[in-house]
Amino acid sequence: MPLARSLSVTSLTGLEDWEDEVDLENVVLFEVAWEVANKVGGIYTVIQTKAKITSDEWGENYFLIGPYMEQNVRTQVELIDPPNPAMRRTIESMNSKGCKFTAQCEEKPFIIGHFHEWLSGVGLFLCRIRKLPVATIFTTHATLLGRYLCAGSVDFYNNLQTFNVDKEAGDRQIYHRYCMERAAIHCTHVFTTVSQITAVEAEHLLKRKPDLVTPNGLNVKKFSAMHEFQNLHAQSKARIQEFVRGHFYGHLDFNLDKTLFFFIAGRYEFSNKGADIFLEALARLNYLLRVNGSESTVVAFFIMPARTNNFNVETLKGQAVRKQLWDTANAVKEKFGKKLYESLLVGNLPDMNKMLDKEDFTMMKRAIFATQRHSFPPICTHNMLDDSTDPILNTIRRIGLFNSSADRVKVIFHPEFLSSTSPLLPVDYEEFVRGCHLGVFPSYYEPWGYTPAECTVMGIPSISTNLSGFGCFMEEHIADPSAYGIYILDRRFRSLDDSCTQLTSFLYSFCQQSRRQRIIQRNRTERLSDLLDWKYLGRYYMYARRMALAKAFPDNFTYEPHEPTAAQGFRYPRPASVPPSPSISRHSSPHHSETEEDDERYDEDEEAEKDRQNIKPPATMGPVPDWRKQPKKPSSEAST
Ligand code: G6P
Ligand code: 1S3
Repeated sequence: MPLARSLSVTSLTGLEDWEDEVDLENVVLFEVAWEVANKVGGIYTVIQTKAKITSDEWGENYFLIGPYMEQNVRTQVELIDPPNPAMRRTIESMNSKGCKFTAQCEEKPFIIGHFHEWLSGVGLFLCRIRKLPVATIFTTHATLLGRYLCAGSVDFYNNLQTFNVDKEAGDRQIYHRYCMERAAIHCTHVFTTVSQITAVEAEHLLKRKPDLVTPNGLNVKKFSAMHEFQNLHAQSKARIQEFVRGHFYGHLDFNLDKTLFFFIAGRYEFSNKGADIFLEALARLNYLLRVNGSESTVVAFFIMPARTNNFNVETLKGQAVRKQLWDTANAVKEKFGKKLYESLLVGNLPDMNKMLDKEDFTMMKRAIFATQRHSFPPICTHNMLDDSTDPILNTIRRIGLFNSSADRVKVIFHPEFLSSTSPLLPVDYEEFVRGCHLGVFPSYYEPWGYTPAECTVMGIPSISTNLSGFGCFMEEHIADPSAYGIYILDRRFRSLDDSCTQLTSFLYSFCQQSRRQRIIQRNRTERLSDLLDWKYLGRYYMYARRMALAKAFPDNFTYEPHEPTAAQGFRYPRPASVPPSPSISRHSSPHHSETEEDDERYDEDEEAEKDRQNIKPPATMGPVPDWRKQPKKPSSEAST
C-alpha cells in the first residue's frame, strides 16, 4: 500500500484522470477552524465558499466546527436539531457536560477530521495522542513564523533554508504557538497548503513537505447575459462616484467620467500586503500623470481595518453637503417643473426668465456656500486611535499625497471593512469591487490571496505578485496573464525599487487605456472565472480526504498516488487574435470610433468572441466524481 508516499501536486491536471470510488455512507467529515462562521480573514472565505460543494458531496455527514460567538451565531447560523440520532445524543451529552465529548454510536463510522491552521491543531494532535480512530488532515493557510518574519525587515525568500526556526520563533515570542503548529503538522496523516510557494515555506520552517497543494476556489456566479457583469460595474461605479462627490466637495475640479478607482483591501499588514510599495508607486504615478498633462484622475482606496473610534466629522460632513446639494437641486427642479406644467396647460411656452425666482436663487446660493472648504479633502474616513504611528498615514505624510487640487492621484483610507449599512459608503465589498477599475495587491507575503481571485471572477483586472499563491497559480496556468487583466508583479527577482518601478508602469499603462479597451479587458478577465471555481478546485480537497482515509484505515480504503507531469499542465492560451496589452490592441468592433463617447456604443467584440470559442475549460472540469460506489466494511481502529 503506497501510504507514506509524498505527493507534490503543482499542476492542475495532476488529478485529471483521477476518479474516486469510495462509499461515504459510513464516513463522517468534521472540518474544524477558528474562522467557521467567524470572519477574521481569508480562511473564513475558504470555509464559507467551499461549504456548498462539500455539503453537496457529503450531505448530512458533513459538520463544521468553530468557536461559539453569540453575535455570529445570531447572524450566520440557523439552529436546528440534528436529524442523525447518534449526533443528537452526542450533542446533548456535550451540552450537559459543558462540552465534553462522548461517542455514542453502536456502529462506529469512519471519521475524517480536517483541521485548518494552528489554532485548531490542538484538536488534531489530541486525536492522535489519544489514538482516536480519526483520519486527520491539516491545512495551513500561512505559517506563523513566515508571517512574522516577513513583517520584519528580513530577506525572507533568500534565507528560507537558513533560518534557525526555534530561535526565530522564540525571539518573536511565538514559540508556544509555533510548537503547536509544528506538532499538528507532524502528527497529521495528510498535510496540505494552499499554494506551492507556501509548500516550500512550510518545508523549511515547519520541517515537513506538504502531501498536497489544495488551492483556494470561489463560487462563480454565472450570468445569463454576458454583459450583465459589465452593467453591474457601471451601476456600482455610480455609487462610488456618488461617495466621491461628497468626499471631495469643494474640490471637485476633476472629471469623474475620467476618474479611475483603484483599491487595495485585506488584513492590515502594511508591508506583507504591499500597502508600502503601492503608496510609493502611487506617488510616482501622481508625478507621471502631472508631468504628462494627463486628463485622468485616480482615486486609490485603502480598505484595511485598523483601530478607530468611528467616522470623522469632516468625512460625514462631506456626505451631508452632497445630500444637501441633491435635495436643493430636487426642490428647485420640483418648482421649476410645476411652473413649466402650468404654462403648458394654458398653451404657452414658458418664459425662461421667470422660471426661477429669488427664493430659488437664495436656496441655491446657500447650498453652494456650504461647499466652501479651507482644507483638503480628508485622507482617512475615520478617527484613528493610532494616528501618529499609523504606517499608511505616516507614509502619506512623507510622500505628500494630500488630495490637493494639483494631485492627479487622490487617496482615501477607509480603516474598516465595508458594509451596505454604512452611513458613509453604503456598499458591501462585492459591490465595491465591481465598481472599481483595478485591484492592487502587491503582497510580499501572501500564501494564496483571495482579493485578486475575487476581482477575477467579477471581471475586474488586478495586480498580484509572483510571491503570492494566486499570482504563481495564474502565471502557471495562463500563457499571457496581463492580456487577461492579470498583472503579476515581480517581487521575487527584483529589488524593492525595481518592483516599485514595474508597479508604477502597470498603473500608468492602465491609466492610458481607453474606456473601450477597459471593457474588452474586463471581458477577458471574467472569462478566467472557471479556473477558480470550487467545482473544479474542490477536487484537491476530495483527494486529500481520500488520502487521509487510506492512511488511517488501510484495510478499508486505498488511493492511487498521482504524479503530475509538466506536459499535462493546463494553460489558457493567449487571447486568439489580440496583442497582449490592450493598450496596443487594434480596434475590431464594427462600431469602432476614436472617441470615448462612441466607445459607449460598444456592443460585442468580435475578437473577444473568437477568444471565447478558442478557450475550452480544463479537461478536469465536470461533475464532482461520485464517491458512493464501492461499499467497504467499517473498522473501529485507525492506524496510528
Ligand atoms: C460597462 C458598461 C458600459 C460603461 C462601462 C464603463 O461596460 O456596460 O456602459 O460605459 O462599463 O467602463 P469604465 O471602465 O469607464 O468604468
Ligand atoms: C490567509 O489569510 P491571510 O490574508 O492572513 O489565508 C487565506 C486563505 O487561504 C489566504 O488567501 C491568504 O493569503 C492568507 O493570508
